Amino acid sequence: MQFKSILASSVLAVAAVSAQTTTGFPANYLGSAAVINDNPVGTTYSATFEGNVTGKMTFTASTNGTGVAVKVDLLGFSGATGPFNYHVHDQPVPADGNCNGTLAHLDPYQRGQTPACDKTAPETCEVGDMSGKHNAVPNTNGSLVEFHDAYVDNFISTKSGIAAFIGNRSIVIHKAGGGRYMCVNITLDTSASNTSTPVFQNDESAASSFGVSSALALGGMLVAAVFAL
Ligand SMILES: [Cu+2]
Repeated sequence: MQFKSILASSVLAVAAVSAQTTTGFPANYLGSAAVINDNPVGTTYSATFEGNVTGKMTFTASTNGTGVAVKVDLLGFSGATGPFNYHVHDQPVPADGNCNGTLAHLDPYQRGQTPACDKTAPETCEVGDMSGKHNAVPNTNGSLVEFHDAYVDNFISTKSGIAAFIGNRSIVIHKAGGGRYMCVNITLDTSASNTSTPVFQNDESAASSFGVSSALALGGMLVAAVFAL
């Protein structure tokens, strides 16, 4: 008798939790995003910014294949009003550069933008809602912003052929209010130095960072030369 009542209350508790996670979402919401645990180790995708914003975002599979390490190094945003949200959008940037051509956020579970993403439950956010799950670029009233961030996201993927794959899609940065500020493609990064921090002109560490990467590049060329012999 007592056992039955405990069982019944457990079932009710489970039902309450599952109802709570879907309340307020669209009727066709498919539920929490899957953690991707077979990202191809050693693969990096990147998005390079050259315009109102310069810099790079890199997306590298974690060493155990679970999750993708994201590194964000951006400089710019002068004269624009933030905070600046950014997302993985479904389509690449079209040839004419019109950011509207990237269509909507990457959202394979059809959860939509309402309710807003809850950082404490990132599995319930749109897969492509990077600033919602992590951090937006802050507003600094139109002055130059240098923004650096690094995090692991378990729901995007560098594995080609699955819905969570970010390759051959795009990153769109939005101004306050949602207008599309900049968009760039996410492509396979084959450069050997894709783990180094991009160097900005106003960065005091520029000289030493450049020195190290130059030395590494020179070392690489020497090694290549030896192998060529
Ligand atoms: Cu967006």
